Amino acid sequence: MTALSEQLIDRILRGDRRTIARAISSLEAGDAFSHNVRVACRRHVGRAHVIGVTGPPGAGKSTLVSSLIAGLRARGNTVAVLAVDPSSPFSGGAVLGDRIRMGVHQSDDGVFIRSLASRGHLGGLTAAAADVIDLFDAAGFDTVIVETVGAGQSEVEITRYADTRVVACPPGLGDDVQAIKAGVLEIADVFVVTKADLPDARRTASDLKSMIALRRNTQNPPAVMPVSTVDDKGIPELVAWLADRTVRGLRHADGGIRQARDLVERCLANDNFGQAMGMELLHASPGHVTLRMPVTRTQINFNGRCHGGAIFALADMALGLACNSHGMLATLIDSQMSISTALEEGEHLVADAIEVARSRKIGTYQVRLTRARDDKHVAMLNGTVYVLNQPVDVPELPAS
Ligand SMILES: Nc1nc2c(ncn2[C@@H]2O[C@H](COP(=O)(O)OP(=O)(O)OP(=O)(O)O)[C@@H](O)[C@H]2O)c(=O)[nH]1
Ligand SMILES: [Mg+2]
Repeated sequence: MTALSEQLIDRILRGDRRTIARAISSLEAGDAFSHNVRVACRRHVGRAHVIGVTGPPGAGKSTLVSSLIAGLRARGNTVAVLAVDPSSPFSGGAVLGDRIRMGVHQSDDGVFIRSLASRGHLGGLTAAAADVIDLFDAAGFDTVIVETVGAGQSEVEITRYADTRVVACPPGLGDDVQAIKAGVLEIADVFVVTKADLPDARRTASDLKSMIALRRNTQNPPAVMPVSTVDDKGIPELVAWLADRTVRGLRHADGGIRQARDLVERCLANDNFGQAMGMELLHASPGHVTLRMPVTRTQINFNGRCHGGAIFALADMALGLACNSHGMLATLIDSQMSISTALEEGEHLVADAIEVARSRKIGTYQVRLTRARDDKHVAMLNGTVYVLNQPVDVPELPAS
């Protein structure tokens, strides 16, 4: 590591705001400095309480976060907030709205608020968000709050980096409580019924309670707490409930999302073929990997299109990383690929590999390949892997 980056890292760990802001931009862009930031932060994480706040659009998440900041500050906690907006291709619109709404806290030194918007690349956002959470943790913030709109897989995955998951449910969902994605229901530690000053709030709270009661085998059933930011009702109770939680650093647990990502990162960095093809990691969690690859001149066939072998190569790599992400060596034994769209030089191809099923010995995976520019379907690969009784063994990444 150069003397300059060591100096910058030192400033981050001391909580210097300007350097933290610069490091976040670096993590977003994935530039050369970002690698050093990630490696350095990793040694200093696990102290902060990471709270994920998710819920449908307009549920009152940002307003709730603003009240939580006030409540936590009153207890002397420092708070960093990351607002993630996967739907917005620009750092404007709703994200800017969030900045303004939480604006009263911007002049407070114990509060740091940052928005992260997708740059149009699926999956990359989750990776950047995970890195920013670690950065805030390493920089010494007591509480890190992450706000995401609970719509798709990548948002749910972001909340897997949290120690405590808050799902905001606005009143009026009524019978549509079921409409809250099943994935979101599974992850909740507490359901906050927002806008509790509105008439339907009681009904929403009781619907949620009966839904929880119906679900069996729940050892730690999620709490249901109504709050209203209009008159601050329920906010002190929620802040006290959050402050009482002692969970920390869950995202680094064995078999967890962070471990899978570290492993996948190392596998890709140590893969000569993947490196030669310019493959880049956008997302990794247990059983799920997203890669991107540029279509270069050497991959173009006699017909001026991307060679089918190059498309297969990316699919195979993504599948290979997804099936090895659990830490046990697995190898492809059978696959079938269908291609529907030709690609030209200069395009980028994205491969999203997900685990469909896995037993002790056999795993089945599906890889969806799309053109990065417009998410157009390019190809689909279905594959079966054989799991060996042997751990994945790849060297650590050096700090450069
Ligand atoms: N009546 C009432 N309205 C509220 C309350 N909290 C938030 N709202 C209103 O609900 C609307 C949405 O609030 P936000 O905090 O922006 O919701 P959000 O979930 O962050 O929205 P997105 O980030 O766009 O998904 C705003 O008009 C708020 O003023 C509340 O406690 N009571
Ligand atoms: Mg918001």
